[in-house]
Amino acid sequence: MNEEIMMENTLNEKTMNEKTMNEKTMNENTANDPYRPVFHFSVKKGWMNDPNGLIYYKGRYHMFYQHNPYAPVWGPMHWGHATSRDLIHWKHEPIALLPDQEYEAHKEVGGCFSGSAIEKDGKMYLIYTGCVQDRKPSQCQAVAVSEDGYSFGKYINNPVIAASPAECTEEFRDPKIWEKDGVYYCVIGTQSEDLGRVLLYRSYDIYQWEYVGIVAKSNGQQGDMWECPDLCTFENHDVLIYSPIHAAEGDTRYFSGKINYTTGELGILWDKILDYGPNFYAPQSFTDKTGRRILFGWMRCWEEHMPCEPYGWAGQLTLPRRLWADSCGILHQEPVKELEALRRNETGYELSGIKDMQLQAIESSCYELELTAEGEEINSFTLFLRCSENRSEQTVLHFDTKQNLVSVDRTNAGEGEKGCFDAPFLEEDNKSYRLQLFVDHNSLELFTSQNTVSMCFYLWADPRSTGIYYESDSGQNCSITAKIWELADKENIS
Ligand code: DQQ
Repeated sequence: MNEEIMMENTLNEKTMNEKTMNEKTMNENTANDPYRPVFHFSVKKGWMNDPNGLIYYKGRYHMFYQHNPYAPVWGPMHWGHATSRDLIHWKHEPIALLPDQEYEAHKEVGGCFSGSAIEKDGKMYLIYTGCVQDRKPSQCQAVAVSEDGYSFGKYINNPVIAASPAECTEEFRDPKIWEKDGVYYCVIGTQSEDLGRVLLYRSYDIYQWEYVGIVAKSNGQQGDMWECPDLCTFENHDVLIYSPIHAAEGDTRYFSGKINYTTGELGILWDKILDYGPNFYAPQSFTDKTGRRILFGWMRCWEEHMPCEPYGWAGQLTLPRRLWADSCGILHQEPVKELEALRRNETGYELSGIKDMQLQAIESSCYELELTAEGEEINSFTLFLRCSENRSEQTVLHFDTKQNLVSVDRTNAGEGEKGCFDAPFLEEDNKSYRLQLFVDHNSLELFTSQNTVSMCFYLWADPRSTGIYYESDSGQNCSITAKIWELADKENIS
């Protein structure tokens, strides 16, 4: 280990005892947990939020995440850790970063906040935000290094960026690092005069950073603080994804254009919403072993009471989505192909000319549903998901080709937050539409419009509410078909 790296993280005895205690109580509950997702990554116990440090390193995918190991609510932030060989099956690993330094150790509001990972000379470097609410400045950037991807030592001269530029507030966090032509860059979220902004920094060794300039800033409608910026570089476009606080529209948005590495400025072509659902936040992307850009979001859960809390946990990630920019610079995202390996028991439905029908095939609440429609008279159709026997509980998904709107209504979806959400959509091709849904024990993810529109939801339905119904006012001159696959349990890898 490099001399400049202070020490490996070790859990002290007190922490260990608290952990063991929590584990016992929580495991007892887990057996009857109706909400634990099957094919989404979820925290084993305690709380999780943002995905951090996504990287393919020494033959495995490593995913870190914001984690409070002590309770299923946000608290002192650690970096939880999991590894995978296929992005779908994850093995829980010991905690990677503990908030044990003066610039990050805080009982309530602080810890090792979000950040990212990169490989350099065979080592894995993490760059993250140290946060201590009553320290001045409260947020700074720090580095930790590992030679195996499992145990980390913190840089002895941390913080590597001690404070935000004078014109910004102390809200200064979530460095996302990348390398270009032998130079390291990172974007960091901040604010100035109540407007969110993202800054660009440059380094030659990951320890010493110089400020380059402002990548983008809010026009007043795009939020007062920008969290978790992510600069995705594609062949012809650079895309800045960010999670704004208090934006007029969209909890996660993106700008697409071309970055100027000398001034930092992103020449913006497009300003768009990344996901139209209420439970998508703080996504992070990385390049996988085959060169694909993969993105995971946090399924945001700030609800007063999360129905899974009594089972000792709260927090999960979205499905891994492959991300690409088309020739105009518009982002597309599709669930990764690896998910197809989970498909079991395919059932097909011919729905052309059908006004209403119960799709009976599966008793399970873990499935993928693909609906394709083609023709002049599609008009609209509705899918009722997670329905109880008497239909008093159901989630209503309405697809209206006259208004080009897809909506999801959770008014009667079960426990948890309610509300109706909609998104505009495009045809796939001339008068043809495709809708792809992933329903897990406690969630729904939807993709449509050549994968330019996605929506992500928690659904806290009764485990017995598994009915699926279809209704439509489409005419004769169209063809509508559906396929449903049960998605099998994931096993943990070792
Ligand atoms: N969550 C982290 C911050 C980030 C926020 C703290 C976004 O670093 O800005 O848990 O959810």
